[in-house]
Amino acid sequence: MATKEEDVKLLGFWASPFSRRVEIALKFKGVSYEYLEQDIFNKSALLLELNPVFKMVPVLVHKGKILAESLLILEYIDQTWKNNPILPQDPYEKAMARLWAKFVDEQVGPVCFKSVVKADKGIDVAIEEAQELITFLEKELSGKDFFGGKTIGFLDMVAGSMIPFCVARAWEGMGIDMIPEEKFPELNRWIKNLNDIEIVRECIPQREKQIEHMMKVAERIKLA
Ligand SMILES: N[C@@H](CCC(=O)N[C@@H](CS)C(=O)NCC(=O)O)C(=O)O
Repeated sequence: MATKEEDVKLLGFWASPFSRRVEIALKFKGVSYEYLEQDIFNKSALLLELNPVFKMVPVLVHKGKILAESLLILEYIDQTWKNNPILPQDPYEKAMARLWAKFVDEQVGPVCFKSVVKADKGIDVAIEEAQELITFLEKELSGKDFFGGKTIGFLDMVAGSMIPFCVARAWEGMGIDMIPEEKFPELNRWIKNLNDIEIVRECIPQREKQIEHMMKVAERIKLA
Protein backbone atom coordinates (compact mmCIF):
# COMPACT_ATOMS: atom_id res chain seq x y z
CA MET A 1 0.00 0.00 0.00
CA ALA A 2 1.02 3.57 -0.58
CA THR A 3 2.58 5.32 2.41
CA LYS A 4 2.59 8.96 3.45
CA GLU A 5 6.18 9.69 2.36
CA GLU A 6 5.67 9.42 -1.35
CA ASP A 7 7.48 12.59 -2.52
CA VAL A 8 4.88 13.26 -5.20
CA LYS A 9 4.05 16.68 -6.60
CA LEU A 10 1.34 17.43 -9.14
CA LEU A 11 1.24 20.62 -11.17
CA GLY A 12 -2.32 21.08 -12.37
CA PHE A 13 -5.07 23.49 -13.27
CA TRP A 14 -8.47 23.33 -11.57
CA ALA A 15 -10.58 23.23 -14.76
CA SER A 16 -8.31 20.89 -16.73
CA PRO A 17 -9.78 17.42 -17.32
CA PHE A 18 -6.22 16.17 -17.83
CA SER A 19 -5.27 17.37 -14.35
CA ARG A 20 -8.53 16.14 -12.77
CA ARG A 21 -7.97 12.57 -13.95
CA VAL A 22 -4.49 12.47 -12.46
CA GLU A 23 -5.80 13.64 -9.09
CA ILE A 24 -8.53 10.98 -9.23
CA ALA A 25 -5.88 8.31 -9.96
CA LEU A 26 -3.62 9.43 -7.11
CA LYS A 27 -6.51 9.46 -4.63
CA PHE A 28 -7.77 6.11 -5.94
CA LYS A 29 -4.35 4.63 -5.16
CA GLY A 30 -4.14 6.40 -1.80
CA VAL A 31 -0.96 8.24 -2.79
CA SER A 32 -0.34 11.42 -0.84
CA TYR A 33 0.84 14.32 -2.98
CA GLU A 34 1.42 18.01 -2.97
CA TYR A 35 -0.81 19.85 -5.42
CA LEU A 36 0.57 22.97 -7.08
CA GLU A 37 -2.15 24.95 -8.88
CA GLN A 38 -0.91 26.58 -12.10
CA ASP A 39 -2.11 29.58 -14.07
CA ILE A 40 -2.06 28.20 -17.63
CA PHE A 41 -2.49 31.71 -19.07
CA ASN A 42 0.56 32.99 -17.22
CA LYS A 43 2.87 30.02 -16.91
CA SER A 44 5.15 29.73 -13.92
CA ALA A 45 8.91 29.34 -14.23
CA LEU A 46 8.49 25.97 -12.52
CA LEU A 47 6.03 24.67 -15.16
CA LEU A 48 8.28 25.86 -18.00
CA GLU A 49 11.28 24.28 -16.35
CA LEU A 50 9.56 20.93 -15.74
CA ASN A 51 7.68 20.67 -19.03
CA PRO A 52 9.72 22.74 -21.51
CA VAL A 53 8.55 20.70 -24.50
CA PHE A 54 4.75 20.88 -24.16
CA LYS A 55 4.52 23.64 -21.50
CA MET A 56 1.26 22.11 -20.30
CA VAL A 57 -0.31 20.70 -17.17
CA PRO A 58 -0.49 18.14 -15.72
CA VAL A 59 3.07 17.43 -14.69
CA LEU A 60 3.83 14.79 -12.10
CA VAL A 61 7.10 14.80 -10.19
CA HIS A 62 7.87 11.61 -8.31
CA LYS A 63 11.15 11.46 -6.38
CA GLY A 64 12.67 13.92 -8.87
CA LYS A 65 11.38 12.05 -11.94
CA ILE A 66 9.30 14.32 -14.16
CA LEU A 67 6.38 13.14 -16.24
CA ALA A 68 3.99 14.93 -18.58
CA GLU A 69 0.95 13.82 -20.61
CA SER A 70 -1.97 12.63 -18.50
CA LEU A 71 -2.45 9.21 -20.10
CA LEU A 72 1.22 8.36 -19.60
CA ILE A 73 1.03 9.69 -16.04
CA LEU A 74 -1.95 7.42 -15.29
CA GLU A 75 0.00 4.42 -16.60
CA TYR A 76 3.02 5.40 -14.52
CA ILE A 77 0.87 5.73 -11.39
CA ASP A 78 -0.69 2.34 -12.06
CA GLN A 79 2.66 0.63 -12.47
CA THR A 80 4.32 2.37 -9.54
CA TRP A 81 1.58 1.79 -6.95
CA LYS A 82 0.19 -1.68 -7.56
CA ASN A 83 -2.83 -1.55 -5.23
CA ASN A 84 -6.24 -0.75 -6.76
CA PRO A 85 -5.38 -1.47 -10.41
CA ILE A 86 -6.41 1.22 -12.90
CA LEU A 87 -5.74 -0.50 -16.22
CA PRO A 88 -7.23 -3.90 -17.05
CA GLN A 89 -4.79 -6.80 -16.60
CA ASP A 90 -5.90 -8.62 -19.75
CA PRO A 91 -3.73 -7.45 -22.70
CA TYR A 92 -6.64 -7.06 -25.11
CA GLU A 93 -8.82 -5.19 -22.60
CA LYS A 94 -5.84 -3.00 -21.74
CA ALA A 95 -5.30 -2.13 -25.41
CA MET A 96 -9.02 -1.38 -25.81
CA ALA A 97 -9.06 0.90 -22.75
CA ARG A 98 -6.14 2.82 -24.29
CA LEU A 99 -7.91 2.99 -27.64
CA TRP A 100 -11.11 4.44 -26.17
CA ALA A 101 -9.08 6.86 -24.06
CA LYS A 102 -7.40 8.10 -27.24
CA PHE A 103 -10.84 8.41 -28.83
CA VAL A 104 -12.13 10.49 -25.90
CA ASP A 105 -9.11 12.81 -25.82
CA GLU A 106 -8.70 13.24 -29.57
CA GLN A 107 -12.30 13.10 -30.80
CA VAL A 108 -15.05 13.49 -28.23
CA GLY A 109 -13.40 16.17 -26.13
CA PRO A 110 -11.73 18.72 -28.34
CA VAL A 111 -13.28 17.95 -31.74
CA CYS A 112 -16.90 17.77 -30.55
CA PHE A 113 -16.48 20.82 -28.38
CA LYS A 114 -14.94 22.92 -31.15
CA SER A 115 -17.44 21.77 -33.80
CA VAL A 116 -20.39 22.72 -31.58
CA VAL A 117 -18.87 26.10 -30.70
CA LYS A 118 -18.06 26.90 -34.33
CA ALA A 119 -21.16 25.19 -35.78
CA ASP A 120 -19.84 25.73 -39.32
CA LYS A 121 -22.44 23.35 -40.76
CA GLY A 122 -25.17 24.53 -38.41
CA ILE A 123 -25.75 23.64 -34.78
CA ASP A 124 -28.06 20.67 -35.52
CA VAL A 125 -25.43 18.98 -37.68
CA ALA A 126 -22.75 19.65 -35.05
CA ILE A 127 -24.90 18.10 -32.31
CA GLU A 128 -25.75 15.09 -34.50
CA GLU A 129 -22.08 14.49 -35.31
CA ALA A 130 -21.06 14.77 -31.67
CA GLN A 131 -23.83 12.39 -30.58
CA GLU A 132 -22.75 9.89 -33.23
CA LEU A 133 -19.36 9.73 -31.54
CA ILE A 134 -20.83 9.61 -28.04
CA THR A 135 -22.92 6.61 -29.14
CA PHE A 136 -19.73 4.52 -29.37
CA LEU A 137 -19.20 5.06 -25.65
CA GLU A 138 -22.86 4.33 -24.87
CA LYS A 139 -22.39 0.92 -26.53
CA GLU A 140 -19.12 0.26 -24.69
CA LEU A 141 -20.86 0.81 -21.35
CA SER A 142 -23.75 -1.52 -22.04
CA GLY A 143 -24.63 -3.52 -18.90
CA LYS A 144 -21.64 -2.24 -16.89
CA ASP A 145 -21.52 0.07 -13.85
CA PHE A 146 -18.28 1.58 -15.12
CA PHE A 147 -16.11 1.12 -18.20
CA GLY A 148 -13.73 -0.63 -15.78
CA GLY A 149 -16.49 -3.02 -14.59
CA LYS A 150 -17.59 -2.86 -10.96
CA THR A 151 -15.39 0.09 -10.07
CA ILE A 152 -13.68 3.00 -11.83
CA GLY A 153 -10.67 2.30 -14.03
CA PHE A 154 -8.52 3.98 -16.67
CA LEU A 155 -11.30 4.84 -19.13
CA ASP A 156 -13.63 6.06 -16.37
CA MET A 157 -10.95 8.48 -15.20
CA VAL A 158 -10.22 9.65 -18.75
CA ALA A 159 -13.79 9.85 -20.07
CA GLY A 160 -15.26 11.00 -16.74
CA SER A 161 -12.91 13.96 -16.40
CA MET A 162 -13.39 14.93 -20.05
CA ILE A 163 -17.05 14.37 -20.83
CA PRO A 164 -19.52 14.90 -17.95
CA PHE A 165 -17.21 17.04 -15.84
CA CYS A 166 -15.81 19.22 -18.61
CA VAL A 167 -17.25 19.42 -22.13
CA ALA A 168 -20.84 18.53 -21.14
CA ARG A 169 -20.73 21.51 -18.81
CA ALA A 170 -19.65 23.71 -21.69
CA TRP A 171 -22.50 22.37 -23.81
CA GLU A 172 -24.83 23.00 -20.88
CA GLY A 173 -23.59 26.61 -20.80
CA MET A 174 -24.57 26.84 -24.47
CA GLY A 175 -28.03 25.50 -23.60
CA ILE A 176 -27.40 22.07 -25.17
CA ASP A 177 -28.20 18.78 -23.46
CA MET A 178 -25.79 16.67 -25.50
CA ILE A 179 -26.31 13.48 -23.49
CA PRO A 180 -30.08 13.30 -22.89
CA GLU A 181 -31.20 10.41 -20.68
CA GLU A 182 -33.66 8.98 -23.22
CA LYS A 183 -30.97 8.76 -25.88
CA PHE A 184 -28.05 7.77 -23.66
CA PRO A 185 -29.41 5.79 -20.67
CA GLU A 186 -26.14 3.91 -20.05
CA LEU A 187 -24.03 7.06 -19.99
CA ASN A 188 -26.49 8.77 -17.66
CA ARG A 189 -26.39 5.79 -15.29
CA TRP A 190 -22.59 5.91 -15.45
CA ILE A 191 -22.49 9.65 -14.68
CA LYS A 192 -24.66 9.00 -11.58
CA ASN A 193 -22.32 6.17 -10.57
CA LEU A 194 -19.32 8.48 -10.95
CA ASN A 195 -21.03 11.13 -8.84
CA ASP A 196 -21.54 8.54 -6.10
CA ILE A 197 -17.78 8.12 -5.71
CA GLU A 198 -16.35 10.46 -3.10
CA ILE A 199 -12.91 10.61 -4.70
CA VAL A 200 -14.46 11.72 -7.99
CA ARG A 201 -16.58 14.38 -6.28
CA GLU A 202 -13.47 15.68 -4.47
CA CYS A 203 -11.55 16.10 -7.74
CA ILE A 204 -14.05 17.58 -10.17
CA PRO A 205 -14.45 21.32 -10.64
CA GLN A 206 -17.35 23.22 -9.16
CA ARG A 207 -20.08 23.20 -11.85
CA GLU A 208 -21.02 26.89 -12.18
CA LYS A 209 -17.40 28.02 -11.97
CA GLN A 210 -16.43 25.58 -14.71
CA ILE A 211 -19.33 26.53 -16.98
CA GLU A 212 -18.21 30.15 -16.68
CA HIS A 213 -14.62 29.16 -17.51
CA MET A 214 -15.67 27.00 -20.47
CA MET A 215 -17.75 29.86 -21.90
CA LYS A 216 -14.57 31.97 -21.95
CA VAL A 217 -12.76 29.11 -23.72
CA ALA A 218 -15.64 28.93 -26.23
CA GLU A 219 -15.34 32.67 -26.90
CA ARG A 220 -11.63 32.26 -27.66
CA ILE A 221 -12.39 29.35 -30.05
CA LYS A 222 -15.01 31.46 -31.87
CA LEU A 223 -12.56 34.33 -32.33
CA ALA A 224 -9.63 32.11 -33.45
N1 LIG B 1 -2.34 15.75 -24.00
C1 LIG B 1 -2.16 16.50 -22.78
C2 LIG B 1 -3.08 17.71 -22.81
C3 LIG B 1 -2.83 18.65 -21.63
C4 LIG B 1 -3.49 20.00 -21.84
O1 LIG B 1 -4.08 20.29 -22.89
N2 LIG B 1 -3.36 20.86 -20.82
C5 LIG B 1 -3.87 22.21 -20.93
C6 LIG B 1 -4.83 22.52 -19.79
S1 LIG B 1 -6.35 21.71 -20.02
C7 LIG B 1 -2.70 23.19 -20.83
O2 LIG B 1 -1.83 23.05 -20.03
N3 LIG B 1 -2.74 24.21 -21.69
C8 LIG B 1 -1.75 25.24 -21.73
C9 LIG B 1 -1.41 25.61 -23.13
O3 LIG B 1 -2.01 25.06 -24.08
O4 LIG B 1 -0.55 26.46 -23.32
C10 LIG B 1 -2.41 15.60 -21.58
O5 LIG B 1 -3.10 14.58 -21.73
O6 LIG B 1 -1.87 15.86 -20.50
